[in-house]
Amino acid sequence: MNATEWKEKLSAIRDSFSVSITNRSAENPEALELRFLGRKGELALLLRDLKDIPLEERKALGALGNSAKAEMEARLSELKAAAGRAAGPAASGIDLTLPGLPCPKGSLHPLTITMNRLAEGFLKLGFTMSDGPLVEDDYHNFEALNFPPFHPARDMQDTFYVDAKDAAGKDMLLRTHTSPVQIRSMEKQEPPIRVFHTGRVFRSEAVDASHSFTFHQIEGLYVDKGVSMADLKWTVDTFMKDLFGTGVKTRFNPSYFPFVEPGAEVDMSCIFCKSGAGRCHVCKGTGWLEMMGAGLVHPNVLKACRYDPAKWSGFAFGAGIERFAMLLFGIHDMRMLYENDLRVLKQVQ
Ligand code: FA5
Repeated sequence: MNATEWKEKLSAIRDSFSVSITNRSAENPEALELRFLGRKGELALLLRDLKDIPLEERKALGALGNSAKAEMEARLSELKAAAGRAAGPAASGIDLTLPGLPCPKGSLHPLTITMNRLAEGFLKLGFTMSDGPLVEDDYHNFEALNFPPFHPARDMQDTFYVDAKDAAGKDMLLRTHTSPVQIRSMEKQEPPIRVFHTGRVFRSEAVDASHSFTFHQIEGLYVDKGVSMADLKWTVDTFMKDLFGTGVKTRFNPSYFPFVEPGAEVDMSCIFCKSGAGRCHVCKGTGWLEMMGAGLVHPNVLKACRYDPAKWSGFAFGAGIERFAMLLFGIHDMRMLYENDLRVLKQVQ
């Protein structure tokens, strides 16, 4: 093929492309692309023929061929864009009517839900939230709470020790209850004080349906002038009624905690059998559920925090959050709260 024939052939291909793309005959843009620009397309084959043409003419013809190719590519891409616009997303294989991929919704853990509910109750009663560390020193966990060293009351709360010393050279420990937050709050603030705290605590205990080595407690503290057991009883009773309904009753039994005097265990009437008659497996037929420890803040505790016991008095209470969660959600085994079994967690929203 000589140069003139090559040019004529190029012109014929351009015309043919132009007619095809204008009429859009039966061909879609992809087919046109393949026919003219594909590896074995009409233009590609013509460009390959350039090798037979003398060098001095080949350069100019090559430029002509490349500009024809660029022009065809531009028109094809316009055509593809127009076809896509006309046919909508379906043309690109996207079906917008299909349901989306499922995105499972998470929810708060039952213990978090319970802590939030308890917190709401105390915020309503005018308490503010307080905080304290999980790794405590002996002073805040025991001594300032009137547990002298070697006192047998320490046996009630065996714990885990950390490989670090506190300021007095004693081993740091994982706090056994939330009561150290009483001390930390009083150290930070002058009376009157009305605070609560929820958080994790630890004890060296065997695990069973109602005990764990790590669990959660809520602590409340109110110190002011003339605070009495009557204030404690009203506060606890109001809080319980707010959480479990106005039908519940509370009662106080004498009990011992080194940091309160007098001390009490607070029971709530059983929300399941409501009477104690029959064989309720929750209250074991007694009609009462043990809910928390409480009492008036011991003068030694006030003194440790530089509050004058002659001027100030207060009450404190502490309860296990797992117990509340189990009652609120009808969970019979505490271990279910830690196993993260979705069959359990999905029932609690
Ligand atoms: C205390 O921890 C006191 N600090 C409570 C207190 C605060 C009394 C303020 C007076 C004034 P006790 O050891 O009884 O008390 O624990 C309180 C609650 O924590 C228990 O009623 C129980 O619900 C929960 N609890 C105790 N041990 C465990 C355990 N191993 N696993 C799960 N819950 C527990």
